[in-house]
Amino acid sequence: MNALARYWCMLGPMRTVLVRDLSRARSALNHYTSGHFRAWIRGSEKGITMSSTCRLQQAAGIAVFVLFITGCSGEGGDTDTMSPAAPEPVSIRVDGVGFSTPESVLHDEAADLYLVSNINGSPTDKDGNGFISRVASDGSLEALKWIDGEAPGVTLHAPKGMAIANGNLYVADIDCLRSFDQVSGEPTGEICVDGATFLNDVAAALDGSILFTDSGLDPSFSPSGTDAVYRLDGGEVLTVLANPDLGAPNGIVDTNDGILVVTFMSGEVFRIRPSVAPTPIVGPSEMQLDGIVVLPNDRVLMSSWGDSCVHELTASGEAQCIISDVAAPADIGADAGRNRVLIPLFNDNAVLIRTIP
Ligand SMILES: [Ca+2]
Ligand SMILES: [Ca+2]
Repeated sequence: MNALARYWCMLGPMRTVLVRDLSRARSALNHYTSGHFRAWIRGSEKGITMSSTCRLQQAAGIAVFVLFITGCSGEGGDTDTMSPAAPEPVSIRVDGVGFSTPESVLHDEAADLYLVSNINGSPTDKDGNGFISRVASDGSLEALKWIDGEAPGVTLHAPKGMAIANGNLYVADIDCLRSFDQVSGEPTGEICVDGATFLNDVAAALDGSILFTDSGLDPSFSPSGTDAVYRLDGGEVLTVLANPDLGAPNGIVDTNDGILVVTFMSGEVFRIRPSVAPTPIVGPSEMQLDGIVVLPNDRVLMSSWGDSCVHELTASGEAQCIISDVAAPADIGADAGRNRVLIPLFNDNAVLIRTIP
């Protein structure tokens, strides 16, 4: 490092100011030199004589000065280049609007609205009063009962996980998967699973089919033994996995590398690939996992009742709490375009909209 460079480093915080001023000086010099050379050329055209040595000395001097300033500002970085401002982080709590045991939030990207499923009562009661709300991205309520289990012709008891596919909103409802028109909310069908006790999450699979889980819990939250992962394909329900030892499968999501499932009772994460036994990724643990989402950048988030956190599942299989102090965070959703996680606060009748750290 030469003496000039050492001196430059020692300037420390003053460099930013100096570089900015040097950049202005360079602009002014560029302006000056172009004008100077134009005048010089004009002078030559007019027959004004100047020795060639003098002209070379002038040109060399200007070149050295320009190079010095260019090098200086180069070392200091593009301090004049402003990076675009990052969006302001948001933390919006939608509270006191009439939610009743919200279990799941889903971003309807086409409508750009957040859908909230409300159990309204016990998770296993066929009481006919469940409903789906619509919330705008600023947290304002568009409709509390956009789909209402008490409306004529609508059946909805204890809605939990949701997914949108093929123009339909699919909703898990105790032992049936119900579908509604994505735009109008009108019922479009239902398919029930014999013996199912606690259908929980629903996910749109990459192949166009619908995946859903049965947590295998009875009204007292004791194991019923019906733990399973199902696939609805072409109007037919196929069993992907069924085993009473699955630990209450809850959140489910499809990825390019298999299906990811999180479990509530055993606090596990496992992957399902075709024709392969489920691969454990996390747990067993005390995390009591509920929802799982995969973002377009492949980040995986999951919600834990056990430690009241939204976790990021790292590529190495570690669960890292990235949002803490969220009690009973149920089936989270994501608004990927706004880099937000949507957290239903099951016990607080509220929804939290948070920028993902
Ligand atoms: Ca209900
Ligand atoms: Ca759930």
